Amino acid sequence: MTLARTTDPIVAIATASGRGAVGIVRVSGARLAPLIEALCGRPLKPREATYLPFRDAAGEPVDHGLAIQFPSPHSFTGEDVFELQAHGGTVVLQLLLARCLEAAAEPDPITGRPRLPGLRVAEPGEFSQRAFLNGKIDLAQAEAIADLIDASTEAAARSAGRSLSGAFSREIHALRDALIHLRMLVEATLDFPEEEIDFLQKADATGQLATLQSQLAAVQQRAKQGALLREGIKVVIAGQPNAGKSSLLNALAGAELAIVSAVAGTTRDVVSQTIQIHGVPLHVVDTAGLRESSDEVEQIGVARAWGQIEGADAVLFLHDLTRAGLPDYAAADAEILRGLQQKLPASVPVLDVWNKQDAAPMADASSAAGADRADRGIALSAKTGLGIEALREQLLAMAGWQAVPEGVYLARARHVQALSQVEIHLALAAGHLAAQAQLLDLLAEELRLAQNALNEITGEFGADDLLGVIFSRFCIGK
Ligand SMILES: Nc1nc2c(ncn2[C@@H]2O[C@H](COP(=O)(O)OP(=O)(O)OP(=O)(O)O)[C@@H](O)[C@H]2O)c(=O)[nH]1
Ligand SMILES: [Mg+2]
Repeated sequence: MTLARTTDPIVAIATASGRGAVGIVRVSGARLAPLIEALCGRPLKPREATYLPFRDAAGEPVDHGLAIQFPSPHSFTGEDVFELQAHGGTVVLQLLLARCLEAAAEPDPITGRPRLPGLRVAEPGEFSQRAFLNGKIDLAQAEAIADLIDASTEAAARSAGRSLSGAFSREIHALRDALIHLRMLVEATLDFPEEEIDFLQKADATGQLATLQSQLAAVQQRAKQGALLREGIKVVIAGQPNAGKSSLLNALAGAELAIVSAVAGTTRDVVSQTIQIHGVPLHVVDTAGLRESSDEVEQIGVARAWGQIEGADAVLFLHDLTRAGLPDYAAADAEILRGLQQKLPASVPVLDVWNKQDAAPMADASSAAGADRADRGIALSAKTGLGIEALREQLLAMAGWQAVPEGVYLARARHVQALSQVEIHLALAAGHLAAQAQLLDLLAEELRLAQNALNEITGEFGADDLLGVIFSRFCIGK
């Protein structure tokens, strides 16, 4: 979808498909009066719900319901909006949609011209896109609409609501205003070079920049948490055959998803399940046990396991406590560890998980080796559930989740990336400012780039294709 500023009138069924008590057909455009007249048989008062029959071409009722008109600019899209709240059946709503299109093309009895020329079915997200283009909401808010609709947990819905109401945008604007103030100062200094150092010092440019950086850090932290709520992280369970990986997935999910058996090499395919811990979605992946195998199918399973590991945000390296003391077992684990270190960047945490604690020899727990293991990770039993709760808490910490007292906004990875860009440019700016006189041009440029990155979040500056991508992911009628 392109972001050309089209003003064609658009229509869509705004409610979900399927049966429901009420369904809504929504029209947005300009000069809707002739269409309203055709469907309702009378003009409507602004923002007042009127119960009446919706008429077909012969004047017979298609359905009875509420009609509401929201004149521009006081509507969701900023254009004239006309809404029909009908009975929520698929056929009824399709009939009403078709009737709107038909009535729009019919000649108006007075002018003889089509009642609403060019009325067409809306693209996904087109109503929100118009709201954005008409300045009713900014880009971060438009994204929050889609996120609110898609939210799968209460925490995600709450934080999307917070973003939609503009809490996130307000913080971005506050940062931007502080940045603009500093930029004006620097740009003015560029024009009067002889006074430069004095001027910037008097205005405490360094202090202003430092304040800006600490404000940014606070917003970044909350946005990161929000992105985590929206997107979650991928946790891969890896380890030797029979360590209990599938049992652990089942224990975390609370359901028998993956086949568990005493046969080493049971799991071949990747099995994954999204679980929620305090509202944070974790995509947990069970994989085939890692070992050399002559079985062709098992080899494919092992290759897939490594593929999953490479894409992990965190790895649970599972060990079997009942065999941990055996030399062969320890050697095989060391081999896997080398593989993990090779394939994973240092930023991906690997947690050692010692399974089958219920069946582990008592001596082991108190031995030196046992104490060493306790330092490196967590002991549990996938079978009895002992220690699973502690693992869940540990997983949240690994995901980087921290409850933020003021609440988070449901940010997207795109926002977090933009904020990191701002951080980088501000750090470079601080360097140039510390080096003073000669680098003022560079300082000004970094501040400009920082502002561009901020503006990308709210959409005040951004490539058209980026906007197209964002809106095309919306559902129709939004
Ligand atoms: N005692 C005890 N046995 C367990 C525990 N967890 C798993 N087992 C047993 O260990 C065996 C292997 O379990 P799985 O979950 O299939 O192990 P896996 O790591 O998925 O094995 P592969 O898919 O072959 O790689 C089964 O017999 C399980 O019942 C545990 O906490 N305690
Ligand atoms: Mg398995």
